[in-house]
Parts: sequence; C-alpha cells; structure tokens
Amino acid sequence: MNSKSHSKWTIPGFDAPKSAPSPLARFGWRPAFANQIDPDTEADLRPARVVGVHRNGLDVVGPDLATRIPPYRADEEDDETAATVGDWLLLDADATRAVRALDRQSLLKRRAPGTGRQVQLIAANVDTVFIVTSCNRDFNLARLERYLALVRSSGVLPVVVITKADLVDDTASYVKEARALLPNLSVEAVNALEPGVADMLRPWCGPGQTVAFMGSSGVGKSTLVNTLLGEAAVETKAAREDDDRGRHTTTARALHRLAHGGWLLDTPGMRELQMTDVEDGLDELYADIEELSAGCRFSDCAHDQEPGCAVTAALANGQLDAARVKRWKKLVAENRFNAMTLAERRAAEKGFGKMVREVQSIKKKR
Ligand SMILES: Nc1nc2c(ncn2[C@@H]2O[C@H](COP(=O)(O)OP(=O)(O)OP(=O)(O)O)[C@@H](O)[C@H]2O)c(=O)[nH]1
Ligand SMILES: [Mg+2]
Ligand SMILES: [Zn+2]
Repeated sequence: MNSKSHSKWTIPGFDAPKSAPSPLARFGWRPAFANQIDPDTEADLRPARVVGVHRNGLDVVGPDLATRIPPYRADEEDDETAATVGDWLLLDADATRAVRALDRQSLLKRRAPGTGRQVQLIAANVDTVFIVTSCNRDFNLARLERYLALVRSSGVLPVVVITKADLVDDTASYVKEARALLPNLSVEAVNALEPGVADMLRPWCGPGQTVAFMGSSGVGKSTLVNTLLGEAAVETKAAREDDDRGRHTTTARALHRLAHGGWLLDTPGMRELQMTDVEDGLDELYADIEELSAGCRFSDCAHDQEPGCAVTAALANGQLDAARVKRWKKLVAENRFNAMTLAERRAAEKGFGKMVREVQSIKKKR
C-alpha cells in the first residue's frame, strides 16, 4: 500500500505514531486489518472487536463503542465464518449490525467434542496462548503437546504457565520437562493467587496484545485472569475443589481488558482436545523425529518392525525417547484420521484397518 492511499484512511488513529498506541490499536487493531478496508466504499464503517459471543448476539467494543449486535456469519454453510471472540467486524455507521468480518490474523479451533466432525472456534486474532497446567495431577506431557500442536498450527505464541507452585516443594522438574517440549518455549511456574504473578506474565500482556488462556478445568485460568486484572472479575472454583473435579466453573469465553491495555481471554476448561489440521504444529514439535524418519528405507514406514527404520535405530541407540515417539505416532494418526472425509474413513477401514484400530484404541483410553 502506497503512502497516497494511506492519506485516504479515515479510520481513527490509523496514522498515529507508533510510540503512542492509537485508540484502535489499544483494542488490538493492526495494519493488517486496516489494509483490508476499501477506503472508497468502506470509510464510513466502524471497526469493532468481538469480546463476547451469545446465542442471540455478539458483544462488541471499539473506541467510544460498546454494544450488542445480532450474530454474524459470512457464509451459512461454513462454521468457520461465524464471528467468534477476538474477531474484528466492520459495523454499519450506526453500529447496529455487522456488515462484514475482517480476515483473521490467527484462529484457534478444535474438533468439536463428540462424534460430529464440526470445528469449534475458540478465538481469533490472539497473539499469545497461556497454556495453563498445574503442578499436581493435571501436569501431563502428552496433554501439553496437544495444546502446543494446536497453538503452533495457528501461528500463535505459546507460553506454558504452571500454576499451584505453592503446593509443591520444587517446581524445577516440571519446568525442565515442559521446556524440553519445544525449542525456545517460555515456561513459568507461578502461584496464580500471588499478585507478583502479574510482573512475570506482563511481557505478553502489553497494550493491544491479546492473550488466551487454555487448559483443563480447575488449573487456575480464571484465577490468573483475576490476579492480572487486579480484581475478582470472573468466578473461580470454590477453594476446596481440586483439578478436574466437578463441573467447569467458567462456562463462556470472554475478553477482559487490562488497565494498561492488554486483553485477556478466559475460556472454559477443556475435557477433550481433539486434533485436526495441526500438521504444522506437529512438524514443529517433532521436527527431529520427522527429519529422522525421512531416512527410513520405506517412504510409508510405520516405524514399527520395518527393516531400515531410522526411528527404530534412533530409539535403540538412545537418541530418541520412546515415550515421546509413542506420543508422536498417536497425534499424527489422530490428526490424519480427523482430517478424513467419511468416505475416506470407510476406505481406510478396509485398506488401512490397522491405523484406524490404533486411533480407536487411543480414543478409548482417553
Ligand atoms: N494454592 C493455589 N491454588 C490455586 C492456584 N491457582 C488456582 N488455584 C485454585 O484452584 C481452583 C480452581 O481455579 P479456577 O481459576 O477456577 O480454575 P479454571 O482453570 O478457571 O477452571 P474452569 O473455569 O473450570 O476451566 C480455585 O480454587 C483457585 O483458588 C495456585 O497457583 N495456587
Ligand atoms: Mg475458569
Ligand atoms: Zn521408520
């Protein structure tokens, strides 16, 4: 975009200097959104960000704007086009309804729980995900890898936040294990109830930044949100209930605004995180294994009993960890299975029965 067309922009604050965030930038607005607006026909439309999704409407905010508008979906046939938390919409001049949605910078989604193949949208335009787990029962490398694959496949920065550090003698082993999952992964062990946690997590929560919290029920996502906000803005579980016990306390996703300009997205705990469309994340998480497997004698090697298998060789000489290779196989198989159409699954059941049975046995175990 050249500077001439820049001068046509009527979006408030678009040309504001970088040092002082513009009114829109405080809501997470970026040049990539501004660039999508046609200055000739859309200059009167009002950008607004979705901060809450309800059955009968969307809560949207923007500079001098906070209102509820009817639900919006660009394509009735396509679930992914339904407006979700974090989306940017262009509203009519009166801010009564959405005219269109702007292309997303990132989209977090999962396969909807149950047997259907629908996708469930988690959030859009998120910069960082705090993958929250706790030092007690919830801590599980396989689960962390699931979240990491999902987050990295969306091109979002993951940060692992291990809560309830105050309940164990030493957090070092948890931090070390989590850090080993992905190169350069940031991992913080915290007491989510301790106000000092805000300083540790502030680097990701600056003005205009959007952070989503994901993790099992009871790990302390809402507790962290309250501590960062400095007030009991959202309900948390009664103190005596432990991880994964009883019902979820948070039941809806909502964006909360920090006084200094960041946005926090609290989400309900997830019981099941089914992988779909996560190849990119898996390639990153298991880059070393994928690279090795390129050296297997057979291109369709299952890394099981095949002769000339580079993965089996690396397991034998201690270069690879057996538990991690097992997790890799499971996630790759699950992702592949979930990507199939019904017809492909039927064909697969005949032709590649083994893989399908493997996936089904994984599902039963969870
Ligand atoms: N001691 C201690 N307790 C914590 C910590 N973090 C959370 N808790 C407690 O754990 C319980 C669950 O916390 P929540 O914040 O409600 O958990 P959540 O992840 O939001 O759960 P859902 O909304 O059900 O998904 C609450 O009683 C918190 O007070 C921590 O770091 N230390
Ligand atoms: Mg909660
Ligand atoms: Zn192999």
